[in-house]
Amino acid sequence: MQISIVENVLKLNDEIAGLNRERLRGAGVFTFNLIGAPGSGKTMLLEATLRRLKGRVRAAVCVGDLTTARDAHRLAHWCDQVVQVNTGKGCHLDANQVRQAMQRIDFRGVELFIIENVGNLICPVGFDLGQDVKVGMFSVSEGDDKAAKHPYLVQEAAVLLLNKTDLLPYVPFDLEQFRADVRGLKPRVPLIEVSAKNDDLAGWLDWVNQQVDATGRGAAERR
Ligand SMILES: Nc1nc2c(ncn2[C@@H]2O[C@H](COP(=O)(O)OP(=O)(O)O)[C@@H](O)[C@H]2O)c(=O)[nH]1
Ligand SMILES: [Mg+2]
Ligand SMILES: [Zn+2]
Repeated sequence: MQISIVENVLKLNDEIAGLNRERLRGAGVFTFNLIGAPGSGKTMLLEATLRRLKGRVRAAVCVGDLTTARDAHRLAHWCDQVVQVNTGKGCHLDANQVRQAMQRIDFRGVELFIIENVGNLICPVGFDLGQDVKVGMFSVSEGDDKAAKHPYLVQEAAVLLLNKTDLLPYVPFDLEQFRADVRGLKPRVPLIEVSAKNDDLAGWLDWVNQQVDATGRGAAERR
């Protein structure tokens, strides 16, 4: 009985996610769902990313958090459309929450929709939000075993980020082991090593720009 209830919840979620995806794709918007542990640097990465894209790529953001609007305030410095979703005790965003956030966004001219999920490496992976891709984030300060311990995120992500590389000289983190664990789980996934703090984002910004351009071209061809 319990199993069928859970299945129904996920089925409804997937239906709403499908509607979100249809709307976003129809508008030619590239959407990623950023998933990582609390404190891995999701908001700092997005602050740096939005700062670098400002004036070049028009973005909107939906940010999930249990209670505060602190992340939304940080991101609002760099983006004029930021919607905060407070999930209360909920440990992930669901498609309906994103749908409601989308109703508060004017997507005209928007090319990039960023979703910062609630800090959690586990259940956000299972909830489709209507994104084009999931981006998985780990950081040097979390320990080098976290990819191996969270294989589901590694397998579901279209790209993986390793943040806080500026801390590599100071904390025990076996970079070769981490890379090997990722390769073992998903041989061809791009693994981009960044430091949001130092604005060291080269491969990541290239990846975002490529996705935005490809999505925009695809939408133009369909018209
Ligand atoms: N050293 C270092 N600290 C970082 C980096 N990115 C984020 N932080 C710090 O890590 C903490 C958590 O960052 P935050 O962006 O709030 O993480 P979130 O919970 O994943 O959104 C903050 O104190 C940030 O200043 C980084 O690249 N290097
Ligand atoms: Mg955050
Ligand atoms: Zn959850």
